[in-house]
Amino acid sequence: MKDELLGLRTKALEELKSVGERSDIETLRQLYLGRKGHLTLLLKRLAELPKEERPAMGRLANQVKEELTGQFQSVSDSLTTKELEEEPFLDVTLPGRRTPRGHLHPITQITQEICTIFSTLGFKVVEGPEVELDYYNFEALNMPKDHPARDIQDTFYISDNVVLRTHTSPMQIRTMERQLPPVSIVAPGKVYRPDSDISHTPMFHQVEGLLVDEGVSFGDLKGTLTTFVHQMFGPDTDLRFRPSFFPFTEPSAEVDIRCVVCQGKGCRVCSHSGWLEILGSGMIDPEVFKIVGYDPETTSGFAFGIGVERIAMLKSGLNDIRLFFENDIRFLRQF
Ligand code: 2U9
Repeated sequence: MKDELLGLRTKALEELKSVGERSDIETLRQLYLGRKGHLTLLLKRLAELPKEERPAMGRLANQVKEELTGQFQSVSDSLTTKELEEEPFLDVTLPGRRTPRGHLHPITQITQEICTIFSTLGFKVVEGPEVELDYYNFEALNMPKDHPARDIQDTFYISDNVVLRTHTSPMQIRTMERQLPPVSIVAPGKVYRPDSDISHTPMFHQVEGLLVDEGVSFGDLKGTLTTFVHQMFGPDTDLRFRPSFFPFTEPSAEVDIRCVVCQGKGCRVCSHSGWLEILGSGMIDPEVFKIVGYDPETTSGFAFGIGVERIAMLKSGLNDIRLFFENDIRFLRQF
């Protein structure tokens, strides 16, 4: 048995030398030291020896078992070291990659800037649905179904009575329906019109405003919008109120600022007029007051509408509105 034991030891150590893979070590370990391995089976046969031979043979068998176990472990360890050395070098002390930090979309930035200016003047910000009833988008704004003014605003119809809002004015109607004067609100948000060219996209953004109380005058409109223009474009900005027409305001006026490109000398941007239109406004038509149940004899007010993309383009010198919605990161990064 002694020879058998020593022969087994020599063979196992010999075979262990030529091992290259971790899986080979495991197979070899099972072959010699596993439950049905050579050495295990040999140990079981110790009981067959004469009693006086058993202690010496038992000691030898344990020595061989310990030696083989140790050798298997050491070959396995050196394989681990080799594997680690072959792995690509990972320096865990290096700082991590920075996560790029985004920012608000330029249109959101300008929308917030406009709302902040009016908030400091006491206007409350209200928001509402983009899918609107025809009633709130048109009828309540003095534009019944056959009214010619509806042609001015091409419309996406969802059904006969439901539209994608063409302006945020429905929020002014909804607010007046809910509360009595005084009312001073601004309504920012997306609006939709089926237009598409260098200065129109089928979806764009507006901030509309409304102030209603007793004794509100055209002078209040002029003062409020002059303050807005000076805060938005700088205190020295020249502006003018030019007569206009809207079905929901009477009288109506558009506001122009002196061309920011040519300072009024005349250029392509201002169509050689020296002026740039930036918003529309007017005194609320008494018909609108009647529709929401306000008394037009005692109540007056003004409203205005601002196209956010137009303001953003003028402030940044862009000539193509579509750039705002292409989401080209190189473009957006500039804001
Ligand atoms: C109510 C009464 C009156 C809102 C107004 C304008 C004039 C206007 C345009 C600006 C650029 C639309 O985005 S744009 O193309 N808007 O010119 N908007 S007065 O008047 C209202 C609104 C609600 C109840």
